[in-house]
Amino acid sequence: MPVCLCHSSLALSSKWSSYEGGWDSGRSRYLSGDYNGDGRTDVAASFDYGNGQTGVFVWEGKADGFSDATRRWLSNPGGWNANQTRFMSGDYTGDGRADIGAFYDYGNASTSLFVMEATPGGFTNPATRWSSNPGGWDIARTITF
Ligand SMILES: [Ca+2]
Ligand SMILES: [Ca+2]
Repeated sequence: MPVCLCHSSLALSSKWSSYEGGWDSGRSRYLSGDYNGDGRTDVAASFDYGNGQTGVFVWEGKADGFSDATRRWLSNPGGWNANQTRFMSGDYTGDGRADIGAFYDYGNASTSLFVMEATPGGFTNPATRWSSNPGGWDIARTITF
């Protein structure tokens, strides 16, 4: 039985809500960044569809909350396993739009760093920007900030 240890002065104020059954947070991981370059921080989420298929959604920050989530990227089935990925945000291209970086764990301490560039139409497919030699970088031993 859930117990709320809430105080009325700490009541949460929602800036976005899904409809019931509309969003599974257990399949998601979240990032922040200004993905549309308007100066206001947005929220992105990876979504694990299963079968190695991953999507990236963005809620654009607005003065009074967030836009509805829109999918900005989708891998093919088997194309990207979210559970082997550590995502991060930053403007890696220097154009004023935050991009998404992704360390991808191939196992055996073999890791690649990808960048998905933010564009007005969504994120580009991940492009490899760095790769370790086999045994060179064990992402499982790194600590998430
Ligand atoms: Ca923004
Ligand atoms: Ca950028």
